Amino acid sequence: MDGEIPAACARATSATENAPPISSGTADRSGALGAGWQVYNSLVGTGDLNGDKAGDLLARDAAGVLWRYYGNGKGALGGRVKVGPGWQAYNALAGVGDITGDGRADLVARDAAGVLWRYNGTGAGTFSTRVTIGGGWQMYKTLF
Ligand SMILES: [Ca+2]
Repeated sequence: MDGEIPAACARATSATENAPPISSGTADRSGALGAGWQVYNSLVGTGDLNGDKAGDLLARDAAGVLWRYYGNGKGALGGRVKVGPGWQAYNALAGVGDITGDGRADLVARDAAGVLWRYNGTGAGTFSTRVTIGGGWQMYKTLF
C-alpha cells in the first residue's frame, strides 16, 4: 500500500561503497570530509545508528536512495552503505536521536501530505517499518 515509500529498511546491504569520496581523516588538512557530496539532496545527522558511540550520517541521493555513513569517532566517515530506495517520497528527513527510549537513534520523515513518520532505529544501521506520528506537519518549512 505504500508504493515506493520505504516501509522498512532492514534489507540494507552489507557491501560498502566508496563513492562519493570520503575522508580518511589524515590526508585532508582543511578539515573537509571530501568532495562529491553534491550528489545528495539531503544530509541528516542521526546520532549513533550502530551503537559504537560515534555519530553517523544519512544521505539521500537524487534517485531517492538513502545511504548510511558511520562516523569513525575521529572526525571522519567510513564508506557508504545502502539503506534502501524510495526516500524521495519525503520532503523532509530529521535525525531525532532516540525518541522511543530504547537507546537507539531514530529517524522521522515528512511526506508531501504533511504526515510525519517515525522509523525506529534497529541499532544496526537500519530502521524498522515506519509508524505514523501524525499529520499537519506541512506547516513547517523544514525539519531539523
Ligand atoms: Ca555510530
